[in-house]
Amino acid sequence: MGKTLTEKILEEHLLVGELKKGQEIGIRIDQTLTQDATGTMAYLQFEAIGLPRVKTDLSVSYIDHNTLQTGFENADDHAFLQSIAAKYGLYFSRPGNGICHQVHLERFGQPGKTLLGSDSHTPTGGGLGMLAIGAGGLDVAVAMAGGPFYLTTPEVVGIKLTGQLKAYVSSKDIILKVLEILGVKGGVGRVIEYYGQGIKSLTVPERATITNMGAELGATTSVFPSDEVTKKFLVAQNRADTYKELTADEDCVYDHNIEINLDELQPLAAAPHSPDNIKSIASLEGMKVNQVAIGSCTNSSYTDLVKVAKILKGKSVHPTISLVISPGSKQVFEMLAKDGYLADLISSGARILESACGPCIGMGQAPSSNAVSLRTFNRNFFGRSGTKDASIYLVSPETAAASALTGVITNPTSLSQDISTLMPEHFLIDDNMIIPPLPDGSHIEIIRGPNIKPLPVNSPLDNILVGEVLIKVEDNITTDHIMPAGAKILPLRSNIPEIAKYVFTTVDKDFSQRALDKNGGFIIGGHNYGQGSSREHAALAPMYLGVKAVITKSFARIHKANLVNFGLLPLTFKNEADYENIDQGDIVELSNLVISLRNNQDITLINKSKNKVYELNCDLSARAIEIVLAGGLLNYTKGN
Ligand code: MIC
Ligand code: SF4
Repeated sequence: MGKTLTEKILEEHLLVGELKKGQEIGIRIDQTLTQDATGTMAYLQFEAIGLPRVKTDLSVSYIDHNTLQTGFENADDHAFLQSIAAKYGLYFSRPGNGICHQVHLERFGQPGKTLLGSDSHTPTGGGLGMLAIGAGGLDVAVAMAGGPFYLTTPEVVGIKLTGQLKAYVSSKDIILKVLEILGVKGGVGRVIEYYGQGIKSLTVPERATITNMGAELGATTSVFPSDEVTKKFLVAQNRADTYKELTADEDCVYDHNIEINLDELQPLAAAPHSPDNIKSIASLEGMKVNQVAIGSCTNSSYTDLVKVAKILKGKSVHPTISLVISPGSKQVFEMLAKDGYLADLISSGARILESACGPCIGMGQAPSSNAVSLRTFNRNFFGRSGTKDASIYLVSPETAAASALTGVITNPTSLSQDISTLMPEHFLIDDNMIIPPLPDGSHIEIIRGPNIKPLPVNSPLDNILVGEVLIKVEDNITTDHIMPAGAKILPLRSNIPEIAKYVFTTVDKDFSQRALDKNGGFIIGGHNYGQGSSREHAALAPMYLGVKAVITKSFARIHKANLVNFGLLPLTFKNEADYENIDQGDIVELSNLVISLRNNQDITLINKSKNKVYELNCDLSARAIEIVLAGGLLNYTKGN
């Protein structure tokens, strides 16, 4: 039987275990990336590991999230990260050079390689045929130290694309369709592999839009083959030497099969407040819009923005709309300027932002009260935009631009101008904002501003845990709920005591103080708890507040790994109905944990307030159990 592309890359990188679905394996990581919002922690952890230099083929530290610099904090983080890169042998992508995933695709990604990034949208690299996975900062720190990255051998979903996209229908609509089919937890434990005649007409940036937003499926990653299209892109980026053909065997068998006919696809949107709440643009047409935001790592490539410019050319943004555009990288920005498209955007009334994440992570451009905001981004979680009562719709650049002109949701297929845009034969190459590693960085002093606080560490897990249920939340709680971001909170990422004050503030503003007053306790959650970002602060800050265990119906992959890495016990209800019988304020107890966890025995939660007992599962590998018992990965590593 032939092999899938995923199997081929995994096999080539396998260090520990066997490729058997559901079993834990450890793989070699060729490349890593970090961004500033998760990077400070990742590098504090790398420092704690104590190596003089990174051991990967290539590691890049990007600055793209915290670029508002409303106080000293962001700039201090940047200085810290730059000195770390110089000392430990990393490339440093300076603020202004662009969004990590866009820049990595352009300048560093390589077919067949593994990439681990401390950002959930690292799978963007799958557009180039890489196995690119998002993880917590600590896992990335371990990978930089040359350690294996552990994951569960995934199932592989094969998505066959047939036909060809019609004008004004975009690759964003393909991934929105996949989200409609699979939902936000449909990808958990799976890699999504694309194949079929339909992929031939999709450029690398279009493929990357799809793999990028595969993060919203909860998938381990998504991947396209590396073919003539990939070659063309790499040649245009002056990186032909990194090309390697890579496809699945024709007779491979996928665990699940999906087929999408691109001829039939129509423009779609993800309606509030979930990326899988899919509606057709046709059904939303005419809805009044207040803000349009174009950019983010999903849709800010050169061709995306040229199409937008062609739609806006010679016209004016509707008087009731604020249109903001963030080009994905300096390369994109500069090319738009050189080719005249930037003038078309500016002339239409678009507000041009710097090449960074910006409004996608709530760093400015919060919409007005009750606003409808159309965004080409990947997440529309409740409150993420900075305005709780705003309604965020995720759409393609074509839909966004068409609607910016009319002031209402507009189906771009009603437009008549020709926006067909070819990928450039040659991109503009100027890496002057990427500082390469020094041959020897041992003399470099690390710059630590006052916002960079030491890393908190956990103590080993107690055999008996008793405490209060501090909060009970529903299904699909995101890490944006647990540890919100935005202009006020994001600058505190290097300061756990400070940022911990904001845990769960979007759902319960008293959570943090309550947790401290009660000396910690338990969190109860529904399905897919911790979906969304890779931010390990969603585990670290609750740990700092004394949370010992999180009990849910199911977990999202990265968050569960982060809980383990910081010594918090992730447990699930054996009988989901028990979720109904436990409430905030109940006093609960877990006992005999060490033996039960090590021997894979049932774990019983005693609800002392209700006089009930519930059976729980701990679905962790023997290695992960030892990590939790040690109080987290750093303690575990020191003890081994
Ligand atoms: C996001 O899109 O939510 C982020 C901000 O990029 C996060 C990382 C972070 O919280 O720093 C992610 O996707 O992992
Ligand atoms: Fe940045 Fe948004 Fe992409 Fe996250 S999803 S990396 S915040 S652009």
